[in-house]
Amino acid sequence: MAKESRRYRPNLLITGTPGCGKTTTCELLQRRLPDFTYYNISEFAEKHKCYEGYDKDRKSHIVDEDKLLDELEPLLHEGKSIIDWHVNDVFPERLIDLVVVFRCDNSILFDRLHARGYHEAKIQENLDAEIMGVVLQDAMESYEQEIVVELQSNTTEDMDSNVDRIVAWEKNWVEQHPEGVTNELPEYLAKKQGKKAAQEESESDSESESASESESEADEESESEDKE
Ligand code: DAT
Repeated sequence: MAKESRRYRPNLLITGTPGCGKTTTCELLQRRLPDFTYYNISEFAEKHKCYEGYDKDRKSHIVDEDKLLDELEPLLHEGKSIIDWHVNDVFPERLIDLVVVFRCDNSILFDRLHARGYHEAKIQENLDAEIMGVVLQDAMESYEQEIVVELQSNTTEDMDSNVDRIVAWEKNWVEQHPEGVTNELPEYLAKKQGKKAAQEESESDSESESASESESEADEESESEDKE
């Protein structure tokens, strides 16, 4: 029987609306966790050509998430990863141990995105996403709530204390998992994913039922129109 693959150090997913401080914080974090590998997913996708097109409006490539995961997943089996991306719901739950969502006040975020040279629509899109907490919501829906941590990143003091907290969390994780954790699908996640898939299926069934109901209503209407 093949030996089960395990990791003995955690994988950290650092996420948040663009401009919230992911990359800057990750650089500081990596100095404190020097044996960790830092994956900036935008750069990783470019290096490994994980693109499936180009969005002219956003002036950015569209990442092929399947290809991205094919490339990244074996690397995550080692643990010791810092993953930096504003999208968080694509990484398999069984491979992620902590999800940090950085938040930022809107006036500060505006200044940062403006300084980056983003055009007005792109700034507004990101500000709206930050106000609505889109990244946090995605994280909460995609991972167990206990591993999702929301941290403010407005000031350099915030950044320093965020790095301290993540380093302390990592140390704690190692102490609490002397046997490591599996890279394979644990039973509780298999059950959870099974339930979620069944729920999605029944939702899409009822959507298509109501769509066909309204179709038949429309048919009836057009029939009665025909009669008139
Ligand atoms: P992201 O990787 O989330 O897009 P970033 O790390 O590139 O964001 O940060 C954008 C800019 O904002 C950059 O000039 C550094 C600055 N910044 C980020 N977080 C900060 C914080 N907590 N305090 C002060 N400046 C910060």
